[in-house]
Amino acid sequence: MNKIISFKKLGNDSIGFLSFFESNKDIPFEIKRIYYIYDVPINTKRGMHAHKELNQFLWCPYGIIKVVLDNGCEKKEFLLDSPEKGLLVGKGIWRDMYWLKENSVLCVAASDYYNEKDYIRNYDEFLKLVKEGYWKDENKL
Ligand code: T46
Repeated sequence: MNKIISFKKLGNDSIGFLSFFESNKDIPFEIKRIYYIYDVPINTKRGMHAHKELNQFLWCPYGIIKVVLDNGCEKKEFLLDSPEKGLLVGKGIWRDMYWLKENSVLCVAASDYYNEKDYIRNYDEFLKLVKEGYWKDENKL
């Protein structure tokens, strides 16, 4: 979890390219939900939460989006700047996303249906759960 995955890229310059990924093969979970975020003004910051159990896969088919992951002990930055890659984000990880280019689109494949109770939207509460060992060592970066 919490790493960049590169897609296969099929095609050529004259007809364009196709990339794909498959659940339980290229990404390590079953996909139950897909959503996407668009028409976001440049320099907007979104996210600012963690999930108790949800695993997700983020990719940016167009544009440039910076994602900062934080497991309560350390932070890592990832740049989604190509349709040929995506980022796995596991449970117990605080995430901030920054829109760095006009019209950038963020697509997300999630391991479960939407459930607001799975969100931790308060950073102090997140740190408390980290300290209590809520995720044991399952939220390594
Ligand atoms: C995440 C990052 C990468 C729904 O009703 N259904 C859904 O499937 C989702 C994803 C959201 N919502 C509602 C919840 C809020 O009322 O849509 C509203 C906006 O969601 P939020 O403010 O959480 O959006 P982001 O961009 O901060 O976070 C989203 C995901 O919610 C989150 O799981 O990891 O994208």
